[in-house]
Amino acid sequence: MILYYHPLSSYCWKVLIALYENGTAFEPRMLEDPAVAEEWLKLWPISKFPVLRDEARGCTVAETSIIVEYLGQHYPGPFRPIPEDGEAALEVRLMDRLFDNYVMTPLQAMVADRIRPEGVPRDPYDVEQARAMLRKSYAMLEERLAGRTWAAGDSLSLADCAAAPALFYADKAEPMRASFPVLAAYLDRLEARESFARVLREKEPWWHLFPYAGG
Ligand SMILES: N[C@@H](CCC(=O)N[C@@H](CS)C(=O)NCC(=O)O)C(=O)O
Repeated sequence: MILYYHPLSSYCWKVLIALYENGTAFEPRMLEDPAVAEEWLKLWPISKFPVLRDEARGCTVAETSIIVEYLGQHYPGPFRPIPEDGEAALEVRLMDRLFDNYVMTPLQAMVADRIRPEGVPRDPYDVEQARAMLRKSYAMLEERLAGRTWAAGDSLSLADCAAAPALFYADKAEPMRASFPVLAAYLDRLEARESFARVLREKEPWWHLFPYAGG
């Protein structure tokens, strides 16, 4: 399997965590290489990453929640992204959506505002809306995660793959640790997990490029 990715991309982290949890073999192809980027665009003209190409099964898989679920179906291991129980599966999928839509999306808006090309005006209103959404999400997640070890209960799942990059990055743009102790303790648990710790080590050479790296 080939993963088209970049080591600083939050959505790529989501998939890398699932791959590392199960020790799944794959070939990382970095999008910094123009030839790799060309291959990726042919596979997925919508031009979002990561994208997984499974040569053995002859298919291209996009959208991180689908990629993680695909890995669980076709390359299973001890880490099971979606529980068998239907109710538990719904909670996992809901938490996955909450982290993507209401943490990652406002965070991406804040980052996009800081890396606009020369001459494109910044939008403080947009950034303030994004910050407000992040604060709303933190407050809701603080309540929802109380008493849980992982995002959707006692077992690591797809929801934690989404949560780790979302909370890690969001905390840099709109710090939450001081006001949200449940979220802070949860992020500590995620960072201590080897799969995510590895992702965090691998980002180091690129970290200075993150526009909130210095706060
Ligand atoms: N819903 C997509 C989001 C993927 C996404 O936004 N990836 C970012 C990188 S973290 C990206 O492709 N950015 C490039 C762009 O938006 O042009 C998924 O879950 O795969």
